[in-house]
Amino acid sequence: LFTAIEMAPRDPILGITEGFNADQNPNKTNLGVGVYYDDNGKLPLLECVRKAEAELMAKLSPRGYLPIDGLAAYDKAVQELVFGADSAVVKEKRAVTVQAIGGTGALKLGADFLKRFSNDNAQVWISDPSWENHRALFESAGFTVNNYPYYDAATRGVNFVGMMEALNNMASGSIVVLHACCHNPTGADLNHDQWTQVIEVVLKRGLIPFLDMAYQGFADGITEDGEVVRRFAQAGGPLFVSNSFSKSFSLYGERVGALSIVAASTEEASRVLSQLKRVVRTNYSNPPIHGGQVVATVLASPELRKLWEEELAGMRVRIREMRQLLVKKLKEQAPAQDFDFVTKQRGMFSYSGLTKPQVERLRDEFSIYAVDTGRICVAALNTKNIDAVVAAIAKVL
Ligand code: PLP
Ligand code: TYF
Repeated sequence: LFTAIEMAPRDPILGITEGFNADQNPNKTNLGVGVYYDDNGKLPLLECVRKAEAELMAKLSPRGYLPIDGLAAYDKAVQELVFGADSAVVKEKRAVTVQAIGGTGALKLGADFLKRFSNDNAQVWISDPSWENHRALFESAGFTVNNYPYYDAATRGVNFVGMMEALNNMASGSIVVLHACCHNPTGADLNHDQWTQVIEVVLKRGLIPFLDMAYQGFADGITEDGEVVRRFAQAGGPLFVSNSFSKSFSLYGERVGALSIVAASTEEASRVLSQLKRVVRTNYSNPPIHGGQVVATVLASPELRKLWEEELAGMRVRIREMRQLLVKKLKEQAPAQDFDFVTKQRGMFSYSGLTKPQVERLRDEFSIYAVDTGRICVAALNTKNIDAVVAAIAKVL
């Protein structure tokens, strides 16, 4: 059985962390994986999480199975966060939300559901480039996955003309994966007017939008970053939304996310939910309790929710400061090159423009780890490591 099995390729991003962990240099820096670290280079445990966990510990409860679709209080809180408590799709019970094993699990549930119920020949479209797991997840669900033009290296922005042309030529029923905010890996987002045009063409051509929101709160704020989801929901038509609390609650290892689907009526929504539960059941039966309880506790308590918003704002502001500091210091040390674009990118990442050979030199000569494509995680920079990173970048440029 196993003799003919070939080695699978390493995950291009998680594989970097394996290399980083094996590096003996005490001054090593990991700018590869998308994880937020504080100014001391530590993974934060948010105060709102600590308090919610203290509350949960004080009234320790037995651990029965959760319902297939997860903790009801969690699903409700997530739905209100994602669509707005007073949105028509929530009030009319046209949106269904199931707890998922992180954002990745949400994407896989959506992919399996779509494979079962979309047109036999429907294909999936992801941005060029995208989070590489998008391709792998939809392919493993049985889809053919294509790229639509997205990043324009010349302008370091979005090739919007190319993207619209692709959307205008997709077959009706095609599934389009869109990053709701903080595009991974480029940091280049669509603006309000561009989203208006995307929503229009998605409706006009009968495409199925799948919004992936893994970084809500990391661009402009929780409400601001969720606007795209609410605009799609208002526009009508089927809608898939995967969201993750890995980054926004710093709860990576608890695997908390959700999949929401918007249908045309309450009755349609209940049929959708029944089939979605079947997808959950045949994958892992029902989700784990703890992470969902923590998030539900925070979102349901006005005091903890306020604290969460403040802590999330703290992460957002610190990343922005690191962008500015990076640009300022690069201006001093590498004046020949313009890095102003870094402050315009949003979220955790910067497509820095570093080439693969430059990334390799950063790793081999300075123990600074980035993704081969030049993506760096700005959220891993801090006031202690930035000088060494800038000096190394200036040397490899
Ligand atoms: N989608 C995007 C765009 C991401 O960057 C990530 C990052 O991890 C995910 C989904 C997956 O989220 P999770 O880590 O919660 O599975
Ligand atoms: O893009 C990132 O770095 C994060 C973390 O297979 C991640 O989204 C990376 C790769 C992967 C799972 C999570």
